[in-house]
Amino acid sequence: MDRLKQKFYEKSSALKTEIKALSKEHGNMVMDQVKLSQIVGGMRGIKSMLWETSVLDAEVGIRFRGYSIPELKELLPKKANGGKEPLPEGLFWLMLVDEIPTQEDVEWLSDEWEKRAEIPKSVYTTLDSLDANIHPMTMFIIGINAMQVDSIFAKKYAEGMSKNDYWDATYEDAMNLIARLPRLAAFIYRKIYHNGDHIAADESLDWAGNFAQMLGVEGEDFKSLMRLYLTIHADHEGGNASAHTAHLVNSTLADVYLSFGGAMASLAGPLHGLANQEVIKWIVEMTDKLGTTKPTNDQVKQYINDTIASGKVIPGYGHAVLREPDPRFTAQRVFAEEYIKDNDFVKIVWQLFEVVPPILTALGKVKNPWPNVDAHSGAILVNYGLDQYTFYTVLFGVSRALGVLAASCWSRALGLSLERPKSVNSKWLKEQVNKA
Ligand code: HAX
Repeated sequence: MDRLKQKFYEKSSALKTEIKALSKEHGNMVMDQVKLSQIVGGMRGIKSMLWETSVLDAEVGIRFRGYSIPELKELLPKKANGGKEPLPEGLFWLMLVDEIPTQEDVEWLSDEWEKRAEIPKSVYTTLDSLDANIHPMTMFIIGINAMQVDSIFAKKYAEGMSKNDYWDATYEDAMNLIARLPRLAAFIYRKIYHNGDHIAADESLDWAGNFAQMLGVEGEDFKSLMRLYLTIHADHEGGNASAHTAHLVNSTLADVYLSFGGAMASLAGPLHGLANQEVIKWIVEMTDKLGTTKPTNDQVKQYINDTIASGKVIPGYGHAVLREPDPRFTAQRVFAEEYIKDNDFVKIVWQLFEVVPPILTALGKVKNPWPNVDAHSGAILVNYGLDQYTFYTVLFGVSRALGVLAASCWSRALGLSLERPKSVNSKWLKEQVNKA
């Protein structure tokens, strides 16, 4: 058994025993109550899912195994020759086994993923046969699902695997899928935007550095950006739409190729991960309309008001849980301040941070007027020449795999049940109100 799997096995077996005992002794304890507004309002905030890898606090933001993003920037191992940003390998290790890994651990994991990264030829053939106008996220989902042919879980299940071994097969599938995603995403990028002029992997690089290399964006700074980007987008507890979709699908014992494909379908919606492409599209439309990349505050205010008046949301602002600026926005801002503070689009992102919140607050209904993770990423990517914004959600998806697949390992190791909440109809709601 490999070193990470061994650790995961020990930790998850111990927690499985504890949770069984908790459930047996305190199974009837009431943990939450549900309001009518939550039933009709997208189940906001209802506590109903176990998710070990991270917890989202409305004010503090995301904490991965208890650590904030600034803490992880200090604590997680970096590229050995002077890297400044944390390696996503380290975050996956932390999420999976609740320990900060050593330098040697993350280097082992980089090598392990490199060994597992090969994609079946049939996947490339499938992608090559698709309509030229297909959205990169749709292609990404098809590619993930096409790799399901290699699922160890599905194969072993068909052979009669014991439920005690679900965690093992899920771990193997999760490791293989994570290892392959940068190659799949880079293939899609080069196919759509660079006439299929593909770039070979560099096996000496780490997972994110190699991804940057295969995308074809040169320079150490972009590799650093990818390490940061793929770390901060990795997980946002279990209730967000992509994570929750993965959790639901995987709870049926569909393997992680199918459940992660489902998660990516959720991420592809504009209220969720597609917001990163919507933000930069909206900014570019503004600069085109105004004929300048240095708009005044009054011009920006007018553009925001026009957007709202036309019945649209301001992309990159608001959040279902957060009530403060998103620390993932701040982490990108810190990066931009260090590397590219004179870029006009970056300056517009900072200008929006001043101008948007008072306007949203004045509407009187927006619960969080602050920027979320998607408000910043596009402006930085454009600076490095990655301006094909329809690809942005694929980048987000590569990162999100780390959290949701670590969580899938936990779900199968803990033996969590098939997810099956109760729905009600409006007649029942009205009856409850009348009775009260
Ligand atoms: N611009 C304009 N109006 C907004 C708004 C925004 N950015 N955010 C919320 N509102 C509106 C809602 O549309 C809603 O209006 P109605 O009552 O007329 O329907 C009202 O304010 C209350 O909404 P809320 O309770 O504050 O927000 P929700 O929890 O319902 O929705 C969303 C959260 C993220 C979907 C929402 O803020 C939004 O649409 N934001 C813009 C899209 C976006 O940036 N999405 C990415 C979110 C982060 C993420 O998942 N990244 O992947």
